[in-house]
Amino acid sequence: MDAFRPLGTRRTLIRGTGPLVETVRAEVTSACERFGGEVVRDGPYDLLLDLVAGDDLGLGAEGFAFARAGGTTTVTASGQHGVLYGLFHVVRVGEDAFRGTRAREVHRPAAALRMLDHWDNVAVHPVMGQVERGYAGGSLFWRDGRARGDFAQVRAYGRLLAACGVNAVSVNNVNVHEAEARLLTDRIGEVADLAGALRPYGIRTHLSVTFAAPVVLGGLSTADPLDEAVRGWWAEAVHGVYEAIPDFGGFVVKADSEGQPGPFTYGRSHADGANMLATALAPFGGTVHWRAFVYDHRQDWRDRSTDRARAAYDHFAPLDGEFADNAVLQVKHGPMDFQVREPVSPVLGALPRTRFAVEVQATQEYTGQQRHVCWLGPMWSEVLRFRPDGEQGATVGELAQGGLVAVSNVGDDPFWTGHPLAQANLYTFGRLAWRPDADPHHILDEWIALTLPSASTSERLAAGLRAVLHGSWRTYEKYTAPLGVGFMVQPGHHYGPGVDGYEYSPWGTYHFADRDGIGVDRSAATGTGYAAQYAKPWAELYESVASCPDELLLFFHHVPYGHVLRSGKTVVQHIYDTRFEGVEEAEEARRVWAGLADLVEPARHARVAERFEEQVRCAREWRDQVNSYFLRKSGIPDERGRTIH
Ligand code: GCW
Repeated sequence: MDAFRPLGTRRTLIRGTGPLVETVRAEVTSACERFGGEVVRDGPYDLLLDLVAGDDLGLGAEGFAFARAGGTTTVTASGQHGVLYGLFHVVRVGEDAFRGTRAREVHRPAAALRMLDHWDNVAVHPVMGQVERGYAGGSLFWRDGRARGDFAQVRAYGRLLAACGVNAVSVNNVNVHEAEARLLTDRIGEVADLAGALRPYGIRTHLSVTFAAPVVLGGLSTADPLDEAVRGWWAEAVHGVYEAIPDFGGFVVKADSEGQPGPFTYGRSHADGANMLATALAPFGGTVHWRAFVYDHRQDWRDRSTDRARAAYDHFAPLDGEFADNAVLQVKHGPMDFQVREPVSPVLGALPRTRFAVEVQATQEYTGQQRHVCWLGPMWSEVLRFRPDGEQGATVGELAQGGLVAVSNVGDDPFWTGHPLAQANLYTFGRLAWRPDADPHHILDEWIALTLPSASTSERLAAGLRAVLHGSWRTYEKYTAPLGVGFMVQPGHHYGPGVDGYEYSPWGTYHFADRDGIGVDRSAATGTGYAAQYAKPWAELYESVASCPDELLLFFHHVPYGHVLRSGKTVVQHIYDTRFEGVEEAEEARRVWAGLADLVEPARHARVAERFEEQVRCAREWRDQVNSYFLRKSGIPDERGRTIH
């Protein structure tokens, strides 16, 4: 079975011209070659893919209309992207696309930019390797210090992304090392080759650049954003980029963050820095994505007044209204760093006059590193549905006019994502970027049907996959760091338990557990004041121990182990119970997967089965270390007398 079968057995008429229409034609032709249908020039047809002049239907550049009447299914678009996305929509709907009648539906992406950021290094980094936080093999783009020759694979990746609705890719790590810095200038040809392979699927290419480029590449003595020579250098560099890649998307910049250079060195603001690049990009229609991940990573753990969670808001809220139109503030979804549970970042919604993008992490750095099943759809959906101004206000998804960005979880692994089930995260991201209010469970069902088409005929397979994936994020949360406190991972690689791994480190990620209690007091009354960065309804909710949601309690408050949660359990008993439950759920998921062996292609089944062994082993390790730690700290026994070491 193949998801393209319903399309490939039909007669299709394709109207319109242009490179993306040619891609669509090639797709339909190849599906017909496999399944016996035909691409026709006129005469009777089952499917019409129609690129029309003008935009009477208000479809925009990427939208399309989908309808069925008189035995014909029609996709109408006013831009080539719309035809491409319409084609994939037909594939998604499958046989149903050719049944009965259907009133016209208009599909338009909510966010104009739906981007994957690759943290891929050109040269293997001594500590971070080829792909920083990559768990899917090597890089699709780079190998042996150069762009890989295998553009067919890059093209196939573009196809995969287009099928998910993604339209932009940044091809190198935001930590820009020496070799990578040169992609901007003398090595731009390699980026152009990648852009050429991605372009047929409507993907624009972006590049991460170093703020120090005028110094490290241009030989200038400064990178001061207000210096005329520096501005001139960037203008020229950008000119060169557009000569090589006329549809280049723009830059991604990590500045003044974890050792990357930035405008602070010159006493300038982040608006100064971003706007300088925006000015250079503006004549060509490019955008600068400026990351808000700016904080002090050399903090003194003894100093309780500094709170890393506050940093992005403190740095950027005062700059609202100062950013150029083609500058987008790229904000991590939580205030810390992609933990399994964090509140929504207070930056989202705090800068009404600034375009922002939300950055999520598809690569599972802190969520099991693609050895554990952890489907993140429900977490991302919660973020996108969050209303920063309270119930009457708009959602984050509606406000994120700068787009949605995910750190990529893809590499050159035969299953793309290392763990085959991690593909569900990639797909869910693309679909949520298209429609942030979509039900993630519905998206998961789509993914199941498309990826394992036999799932549409085998209810046992579909039910099994749902059972394994649906609750996997909460299962992971249950056996790792409790109640929103975060981290507790092994330092450096961030895999597996290390309860005090970051407790006495400079990174600003503490849980403050002692013999009496645990958690970070971020209240305005007695703590760091972080809770007051939210608009009133949220600030009030988080400020009080009584109203703070259980799952975020230790993020916002330091409480005794005997504190009774809203659930009725004490904190310490909750910790014990959820660790045991988490392991049981992981074991159950492993069992369900084992029972699907006759329904899944052997190689895929074996890969997932092997990862489940590791997940269960690691979950037990988490359970035992976390439970032993809190039993020893608190001296409070488990009510149910289970073995804790
Ligand atoms: O989560 C941290 C990661 C770093 C990463 C950084 C960032 C690319 O541990 O590896 O650097 O976030 O987002 O910039």
